[in-house]
Amino acid sequence: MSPPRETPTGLPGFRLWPGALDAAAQASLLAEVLATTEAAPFYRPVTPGGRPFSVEMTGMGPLAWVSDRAGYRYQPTHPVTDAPWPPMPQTLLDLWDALTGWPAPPDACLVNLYRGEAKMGLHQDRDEADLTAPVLSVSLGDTAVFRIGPAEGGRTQSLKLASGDVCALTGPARLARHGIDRLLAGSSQLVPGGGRINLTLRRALWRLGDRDSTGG
Ligand code: MD3
Ligand code: FE
Repeated sequence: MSPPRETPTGLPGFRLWPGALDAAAQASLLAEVLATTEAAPFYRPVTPGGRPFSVEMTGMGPLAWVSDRAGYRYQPTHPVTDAPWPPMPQTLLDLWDALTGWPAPPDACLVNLYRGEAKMGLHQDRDEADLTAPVLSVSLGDTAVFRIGPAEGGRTQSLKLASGDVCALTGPARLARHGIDRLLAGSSQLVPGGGRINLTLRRALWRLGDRDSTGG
């Protein structure tokens, strides 16, 4: 694979590599992710108020984000099977190193599945212990209409995230408000049955120096 080229976004700290993964890389990464969902199936979380998400979720790696009546948190096990999350594919760990240069690996990968009318409301990602570490996002399947705006609120801008696009939220963009307004149904044939899978790699609970100052 050729090294991804970065496109300016006009938003400080929001880094975007359109088409970072070519068609072959998308297909092989998707196959790895779908293989993990045999043991760790997608499930539909509920908000602490009991409202089901339209997005289905699962996870990979030491930790993944979950939501239920008890609240939001990162945990080491699948909430339905109670089994540890499957490992993160090495491809994703390599992508994290290559694009973020962060001196330690991610400890969590949230896998979001959007089908049909699924969307994600505007929110901030602030459940992580180290908010100085970046979040890396990989999009697979149908194009999403993505919305992002300043942490303090105010004007948002809309852009599309297509299959193979990778973005990193760093520095001043790390606490940006963001969400997924909708999918462009049928824009990709990658995901069997249609839809979109988004992978987010994070430093959820590990902090630099506490267990992996050299990266483990
Ligand atoms: C901006 N996921 O899992 S990915 C999420 O497409 C989430 O499933 C969306 O928002 C999705 O929390 C958006 C792009 C993204 C991910 C993390 C961010 C944008 C972000 C963290 C901070 C700011
Ligand atoms: Fe988010």
